[in-house]
Amino acid sequence: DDTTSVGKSVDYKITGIDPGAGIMEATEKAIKEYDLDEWDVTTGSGAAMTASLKKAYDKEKPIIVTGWTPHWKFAKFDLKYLEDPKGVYGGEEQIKTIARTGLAEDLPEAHQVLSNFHWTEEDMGEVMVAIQEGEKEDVAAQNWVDANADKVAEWTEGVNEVDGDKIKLAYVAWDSEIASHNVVKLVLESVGYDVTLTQVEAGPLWTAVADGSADASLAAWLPITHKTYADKFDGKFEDLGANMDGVKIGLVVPKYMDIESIEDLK
Ligand code: PBE
Repeated sequence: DDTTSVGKSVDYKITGIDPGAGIMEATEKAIKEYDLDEWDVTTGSGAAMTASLKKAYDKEKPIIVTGWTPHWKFAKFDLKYLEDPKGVYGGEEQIKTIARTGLAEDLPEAHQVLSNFHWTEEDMGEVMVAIQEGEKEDVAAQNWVDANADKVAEWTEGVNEVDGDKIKLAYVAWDSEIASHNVVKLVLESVGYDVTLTQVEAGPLWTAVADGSADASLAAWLPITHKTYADKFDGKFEDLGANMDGVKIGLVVPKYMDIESIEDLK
């Protein structure tokens, strides 16, 4: 039947990303809860996933990827989320900013800027799309900052200048987080910080914030995606609040595919 052919057509593979990503854990759970015994999720990276998606899309071939919003792929391709009647991927969530304990005392101005930072899917989309179209990450971020001086002024309002204090932000090479960390780096530099961006995997990111080897990260997707990490390090980091609302994760396919629900994969 039709559904057998969907599985066969993609070799019973869901194209995943880096193994530490919360969406990988959620996808393993989805495979169990929807009884998709024949299916596997492949590991790779965000960049490899979008490369596979583009390759399939250009030939109108079937593909199922681990996807999330905000992401530039929805601007470039006609895609849809598969329905998730069991709610394995959760609903809408937030991207939160987390900091090591003690940041408020040690770097109060940075703590203030990081607490203030909040932007929209559209804002992030402008930076992500520019990078995807070939702009350098720091240049795309600088262009956005230059064009959005009003927003930057809100995040830095009343914040005193500092004199080259060092701060380290940890992030994972997900397109959404590349955009946010490059922008906030510039905002912190504008008040005088010497900012280092460290690219790590998701597990080491949470460990680094919890043990204080990183000062903060803008990459905490909660309450669902990073629940395992947040529970593991409970009490060992400070939650500085949401930097974006209404984000989500799930399984994503091109609209030309004739399936609507994760249940259709069985
Ligand atoms: N993501 C993007 C991450 C959070 C940000 C959805 C790939 C994850 O699954 O952990």
